[in-house]
Amino acid sequence: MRNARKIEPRIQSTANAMTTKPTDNQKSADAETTDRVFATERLPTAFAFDDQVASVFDDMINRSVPGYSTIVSMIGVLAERYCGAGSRIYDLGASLGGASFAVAHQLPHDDYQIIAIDNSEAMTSRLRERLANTQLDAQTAPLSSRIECRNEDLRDSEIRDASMVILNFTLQFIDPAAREALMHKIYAGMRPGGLLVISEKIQFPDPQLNELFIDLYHRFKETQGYSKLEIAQKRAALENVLIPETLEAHRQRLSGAGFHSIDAWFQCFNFASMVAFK
Ligand code: GEK
Repeated sequence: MRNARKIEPRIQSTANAMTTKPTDNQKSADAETTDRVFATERLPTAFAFDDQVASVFDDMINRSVPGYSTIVSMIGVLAERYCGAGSRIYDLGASLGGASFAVAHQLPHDDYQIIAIDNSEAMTSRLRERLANTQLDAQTAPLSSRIECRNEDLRDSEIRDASMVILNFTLQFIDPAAREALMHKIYAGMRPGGLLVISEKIQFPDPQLNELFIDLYHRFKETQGYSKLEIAQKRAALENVLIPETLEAHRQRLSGAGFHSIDAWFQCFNFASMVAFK
C-alpha cells in the first residue's frame, strides 16, 4: 500500500518557470513543445493526430480545453473511489496518457492494470517512451508494467472486465454513426457498478447559448496566447473531424446502452465531463 501522489497542476509549473530566468536550453526545449501548429497561414487540411501535433500535444490540450488539468486530476480522484484492488481500467484515445498517469498517481495500491489505447502511432510511440521512463517512486517498476499501451482503433478493441472506462475528449472524434455501437460494447465490457467517464466538447440546443459559449471559448483561447489566425485555422481544420453533440444526446445514448446515474460533473463553456454507471 502506498500513499496517493498528487500530480502537479500545470499552472504551478508555469508559475515557477516564470520566476526563474530560462536558460538557452530551456528556451529551445520550450519552443519545441509549444503549440504553433496553426500559427502561420496554411492551406486548409483536416486536423490529424500526426507527429507535429503529438510533439506539442501537452501544450496544445492544456491551452485548448478549459479545465483540462482539473478534469484529468479528478479522473484520478474518481478512480480512487471506484478502482479497488484487481481493477482493469481502459483509457480510450489516451494520447500521451494524461488520464492514465493521473489514475496511476492517485490510486493508493499497485494492484491494477490500465490499458491505454490510441490509433495514432505518433501518440503511442511517445506514450510508450514516457511509460518506460516513469516510476511512481524509487521502489516501484516503470509504469510500463502497470499501463499497457496499445496502438489500435478503439472501435476494434476488446473491452473486458473493466472497473472504469475513460473517454476523455475522444468520442467527439469517432464517426457519429459508430458511437452507439461503441457505447454498447463498452457497457458489455464493464463490471456491474463500473464507472464510465466521458468528457466532450458539447453543443447547446439554444442557439444563443451555443453562440455565446463558442465565443467565450475563443476568448479563453486568446487568453492562452493563441492568435485569431491560429483559432480560425484550427477551427476550420476540426470541421467534420471533431463532431460535438448536446449533453442530452450523450445522456440518451448512454441510457440506451444500459448505463444509469448519468450526469455532468464538470462543465466550462462548451466543454463538459460526465459520469455514467453500469
Ligand atoms: C487525454 N484522452 O489527454 N481509436 C483510437 N484512438 C482514437 C480514435 C480511434 N478510432 N480516434 C481518435 N483517437 C486524452 C486526450 S485527444 C483529444 C484525447 C483532443 C485518439 C486520437 O489519436 C487522439 O490521441 C485522441 O483520440 C483524442 O486525456 O485532442 O481534443
